[in-house]
Amino acid sequence: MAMSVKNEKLNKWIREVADMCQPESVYVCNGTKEEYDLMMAKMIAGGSATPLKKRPGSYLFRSDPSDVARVEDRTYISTSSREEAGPTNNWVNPTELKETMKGLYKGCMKGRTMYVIPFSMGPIGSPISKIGVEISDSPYVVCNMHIMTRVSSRVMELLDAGEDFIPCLHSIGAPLAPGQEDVQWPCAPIESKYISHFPEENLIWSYGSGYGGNALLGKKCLALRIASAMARREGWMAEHMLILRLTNPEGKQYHIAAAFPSACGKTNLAMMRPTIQGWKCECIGDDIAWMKIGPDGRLYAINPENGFFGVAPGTSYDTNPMAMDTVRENVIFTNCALTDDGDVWWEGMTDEVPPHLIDWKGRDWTPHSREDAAHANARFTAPASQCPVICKDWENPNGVPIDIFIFGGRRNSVVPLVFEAYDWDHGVFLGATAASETTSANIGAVGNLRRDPFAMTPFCGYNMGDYFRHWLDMGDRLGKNAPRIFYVNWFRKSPEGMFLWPGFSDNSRVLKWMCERIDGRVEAQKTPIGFLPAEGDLDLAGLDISPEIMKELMRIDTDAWAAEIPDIRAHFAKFGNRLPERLAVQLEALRRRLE
Ligand code: GTP
Ligand code: SPV
Ligand code: MN
Repeated sequence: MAMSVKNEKLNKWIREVADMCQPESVYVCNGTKEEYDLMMAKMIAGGSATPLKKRPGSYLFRSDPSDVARVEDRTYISTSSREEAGPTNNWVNPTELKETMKGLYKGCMKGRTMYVIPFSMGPIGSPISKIGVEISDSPYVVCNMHIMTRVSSRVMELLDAGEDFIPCLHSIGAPLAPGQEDVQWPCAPIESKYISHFPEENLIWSYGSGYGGNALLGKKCLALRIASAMARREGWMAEHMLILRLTNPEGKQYHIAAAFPSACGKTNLAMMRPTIQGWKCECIGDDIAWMKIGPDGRLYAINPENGFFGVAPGTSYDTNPMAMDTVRENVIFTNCALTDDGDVWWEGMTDEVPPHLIDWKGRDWTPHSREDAAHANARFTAPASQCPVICKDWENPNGVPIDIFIFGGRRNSVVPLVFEAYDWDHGVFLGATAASETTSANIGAVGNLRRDPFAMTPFCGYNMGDYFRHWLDMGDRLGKNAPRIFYVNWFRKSPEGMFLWPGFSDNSRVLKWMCERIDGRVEAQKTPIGFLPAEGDLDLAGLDISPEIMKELMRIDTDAWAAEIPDIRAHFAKFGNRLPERLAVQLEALRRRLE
């Protein structure tokens, strides 16, 4: 099969990998529906996929309980020097890491099929798109890649014509001895998992996990870690950002890109239905933005993905109806609960909790059970084209011109609902110092506050100090065309632990204020941390929220902000002389304003 591949580099790579991993057979994917159905049929027969009677073309998978999220501790940026990877990334030198991983890869596909998956990030053939080829021994990965990327024989034709590609090697790390019965979700133990990136040679090696960002290598590995390093070299940007189009009642369009850490609201904001009269929101992307400066000097964004790998818990017709409609059919669900009538369920999906479920571990579950029925990082994989508010320009190879950048995160205190940066440098400072409580999108503690600059801590493929500088350089190049920068926090809580802001659709009120700011329609209040909405400027029409709560949402506790200064200083100190002086200047200016 591999012999029919005409691209020399690809042919050689397939042979090398097959020699090393020793699969039973090699299969080159073509991305067709038949291929998908065949693969699913095998997984149903093998017991790993459960077809859902209530959702046409949809399947439920349950992962191994140890393999439920990304593994940041086992993720490596392997550059020739440690300095190049920087203080926020795990580093092992490439020679050593490759030796270790070759040891693991040796014979790791025994008894399995090795799939060769040619895919495009971005519309096939577009000048901004990148071609990758994932080699994987997981049919679950093949089916997910069909949805999340563009897998097609047209990609193979481009490769045959000599186009270059990014090799993405993946194994679940669970060879089968002759006659050995397979388990439902084969994977390797945590200590032999490796998610490795070699940005200097555009190469990805992943071993031991079958889950999400660890295994679907087009997403975080290629489109963020490798792409961010390419983007710096080539003068563009690869960001952990949703992209949306907002249209005001007069028909004026605004394009917004927002960076929030994992499980902090990107998918929800990207397909939100505004509660404010006459405003419309359309989704272009929910997780990743690739942005280049266009001929007119503005910044244009595309979504390199083809689907959504979205957080299930908390998704409901109340909170995110567009996502609920997106997942009605042709969806892969992972680690959700199963209802008795053959549907999926998760915490927050309905007010009424089903009396009986099979939980994500495959056990009987009732409302009295102590654990959640769905895992907190349970996910749906759904085609972007199925989203009822997908923008007609979502596949436009030229992208959409970005007017507004938003940074944010989960902060139960201190940070107000919204504020605006004074200028680009201040905005980059806000991005560089963004902090958020950790979530279950990563294996590890949940709810710990950490600095997560630009929501890119787990995804930046090079030294984060250089990344800050790249942002400053992009601003210099964009000049007056640079998007305006805002910061939001939907997650401020009352002393009783309740969210103060209704969030979701009502976030449109905050976006409206941003649009009015960039149009120069409203004055703002200058504060030590940035511009805040002046009293009455946030459109709260029809919203039942007390003036006291609004005041608390907007409150700036100067002491609490002053207490952040030493922490930001320590955060910046990690970058040594890679920290741009302009950010040190911003920190000193903030300190003085808070005095
Ligand atoms: P990744 O896919 O991991 O990158 O996550 P994401 O940034 O796309 O987050 P997502 O939109 O899936 O939201 C994660 C969780 O936060 C879900 O449980 C949502 O219900 C919840 N959430 C999203 N937006 C809001 C909001 O405005 N307010 C509140 N209270 N919760 C929200
Ligand atoms: C994230 O964690 O930011 C995700 C999910 O989007 S995963 O694809 O697993 O990285
Ligand atoms: Mn994400």
